[in-house]
Amino acid sequence: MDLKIIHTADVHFDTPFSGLSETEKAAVRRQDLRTTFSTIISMAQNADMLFISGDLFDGRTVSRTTLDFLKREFFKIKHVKVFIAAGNHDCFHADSVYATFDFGENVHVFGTEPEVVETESADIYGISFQTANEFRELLPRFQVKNPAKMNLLVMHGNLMGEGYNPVQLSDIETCGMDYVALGHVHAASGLKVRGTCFYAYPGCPEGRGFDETGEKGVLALTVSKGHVTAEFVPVQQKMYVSTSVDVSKAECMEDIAKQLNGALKEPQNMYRFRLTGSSSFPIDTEVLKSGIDAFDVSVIDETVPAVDLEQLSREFSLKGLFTKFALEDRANMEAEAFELAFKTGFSILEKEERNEN
Ligand SMILES: [Mn+2]
Repeated sequence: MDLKIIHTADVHFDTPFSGLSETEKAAVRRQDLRTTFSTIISMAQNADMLFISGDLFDGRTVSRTTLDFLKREFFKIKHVKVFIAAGNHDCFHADSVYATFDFGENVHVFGTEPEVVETESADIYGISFQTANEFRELLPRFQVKNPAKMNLLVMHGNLMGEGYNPVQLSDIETCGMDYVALGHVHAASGLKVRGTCFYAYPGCPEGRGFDETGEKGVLALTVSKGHVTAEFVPVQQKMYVSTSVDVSKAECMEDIAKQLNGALKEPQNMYRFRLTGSSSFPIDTEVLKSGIDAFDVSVIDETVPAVDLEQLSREFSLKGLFTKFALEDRANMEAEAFELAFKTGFSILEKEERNEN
């Protein structure tokens, strides 16, 4: 019989969202996380199990609102078994919510030693981090009891082979599990297989900053003995979108504003615009920001001054000399690195010139 499983991780409830420009927006994003989780719960309605592979909470302190919310959500799927393994952000210890709060009868939180929950269809193994810095190697501690059954493992861990619970590919290959449901890495890995063991990071279901751009989701798994298929299902409320816009052709601020609004496709998202190219007039990023109607916007000016570099390099001045040397180095540099280096140097010299005057 096939098992239907929803696999999520790194929800990070009660995350402060400090990267946003206003505190009210952070509150909206915390609510977004709840809405996203409700979406996951709706998906789990039609599944047999829900796996949560660590960092369900962002920190050790969890708000009452979040706990009550979770209890209600888990109750909605009381016919579905929920398995939670604590991660580095929400490690399991005597005072943690995992030890003190009752999440409901259908919810199992793994302890800090290898554990197995035997169900009719499969054996579900799991373990929680016991400290935020869990440097034990946890996977080699597991021994599959019944190789003929479906054996699944829920665990937070770092497949990069270093740091928190380092997970070795060679151990995945020999662990005897049919699927290892990982958490920790916030980018989705896609379904992987090593030997006969499938494994995956679903990534976080909702981005928390511009280092977590694009679609975020969960894995809808179909598991049978020795075989797993996975569908990545986006569930995010809002995406972080980072875009570069070349403003070399703009003649005034209004032109840039038009370009940015043209690049704005889904105003519910968080946008970061990087202005590139050259500009012959000063750019006020605050003015540009205020003219864009998106949930949150940041504008970063990476343009270089529109000057005739060849002509400037012949000028007898500090700026002229700087430009001359810069142009000599240009051939050996990446275009992006040259632009950044030139802009930085040039603007320092311009400031110096102003200070002297
Ligand atoms: Mn995490």
